[in-house]
Amino acid sequence: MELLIKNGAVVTESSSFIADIAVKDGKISCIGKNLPIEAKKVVDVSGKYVLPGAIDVHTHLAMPFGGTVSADGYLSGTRAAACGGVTTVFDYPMQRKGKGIVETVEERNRMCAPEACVDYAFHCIITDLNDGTLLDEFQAAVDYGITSFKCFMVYKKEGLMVDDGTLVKVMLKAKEVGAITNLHAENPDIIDFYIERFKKEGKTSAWYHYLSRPEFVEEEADKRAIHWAKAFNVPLYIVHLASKAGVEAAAVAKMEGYDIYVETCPHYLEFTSEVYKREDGRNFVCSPPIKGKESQDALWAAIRKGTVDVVATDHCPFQSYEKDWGKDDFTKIPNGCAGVENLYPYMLSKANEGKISFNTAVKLCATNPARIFGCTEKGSLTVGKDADIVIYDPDKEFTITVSNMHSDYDHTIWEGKKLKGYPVQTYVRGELVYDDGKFVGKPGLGKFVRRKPGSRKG
Ligand code: DUC
Ligand code: ZN
Ligand code: ZN
Repeated sequence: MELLIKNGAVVTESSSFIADIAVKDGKISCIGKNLPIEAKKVVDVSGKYVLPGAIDVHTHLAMPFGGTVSADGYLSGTRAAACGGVTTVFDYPMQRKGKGIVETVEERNRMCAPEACVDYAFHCIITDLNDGTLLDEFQAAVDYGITSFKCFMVYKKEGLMVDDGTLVKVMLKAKEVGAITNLHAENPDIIDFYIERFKKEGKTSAWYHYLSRPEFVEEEADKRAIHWAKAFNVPLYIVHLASKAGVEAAAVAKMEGYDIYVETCPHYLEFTSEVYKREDGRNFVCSPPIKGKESQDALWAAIRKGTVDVVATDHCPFQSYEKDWGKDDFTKIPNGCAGVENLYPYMLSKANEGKISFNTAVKLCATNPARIFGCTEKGSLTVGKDADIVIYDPDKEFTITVSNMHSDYDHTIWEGKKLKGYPVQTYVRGELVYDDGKFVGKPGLGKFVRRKPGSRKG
């Protein structure tokens, strides 16, 4: 046996128990109390939790966006992931007019493979159907392991938005090939209406980023997305949902039995729109913007009720000098914030405080992402699955600061955040990649996760 992790409190989505975990050929080979097994490496983790590695299904690494490229590439982004207990990241390659899906993803796969410090998968953003011919490529994309496609209902001027007709074609084709459609839901025309008005009035601070995307701008698009998913009976995954009315509409549709999933992000759970009034408000500019307290409370309530299926990060950091482009004009601030290294520590600290259970944190950050997106080898501590394992010390005090993160960005919205409890080790398929504050893995260790189409339930 390669590895034996002894005496930990093993946490699954539905139970917690003291056990040993044995690892062979990168897989969990045995789980049980006092396993009579010899291993090359034995780690005693008494007093600590043993968790499945998190799967961050929403990152934008080396993404051309907002007039620049996001600050974390595949190496630094996946290194940071490893140090935050994330053992698989999903990135979002962007298909552009005239380009195919497989070609787009292959290009990114070639960039990522030599740099990946954890396992990785891709959704593909669809921006143009190439006069309809792109739809013929969906099956080939699924055969390549891409079983989720994303559309933007916003970013019209940037040429990324699809109209409702295109959206429905994507949704129907995705269903036909056993895939799912992910949606960024906001209403672009109303945003532009507000931007024009605020610019005329000389209102240019980061606070107007929030006011130009009032809560109903997301609400309308969330409801429209749900409406089309119901009308065409197609699967839908709403990314970074942040609005109270949106999550309530999703709860109703889910109760009615529709195949609809909700993702939210740690920044919507931790901060409120008040951050945009701060001197450094531009650093928090992302879309959809962070909402008011009522929406934040509704998201936590929806987590407790099970309406929120996934917490992922939308990791898309930019450097301070890039955020500063929008010092006097909020429309020039590149949208996006850091998060991949903070996801699991943050959600687990909320479990440690008693706001949610550890089982819920595992379900939201590992088991549900694996289930919804077809990572059949991942997401839970079960015999036969990949040994993607995090050891968590519930007593370790940790304060987030940019210098103890492992990304390439120069600031973080999480600066100064104190956490009770922190991951102390991360294993990817049985290989130690993070050990007590230090990255100990190597670029290229991460493998492409070829996903399979099929059922998301169960
Ligand atoms: N929103 C962001 O804030 N950044 C990246 C893309 C997005 O939709
Ligand atoms: Zn988005
Ligand atoms: Zn995103």
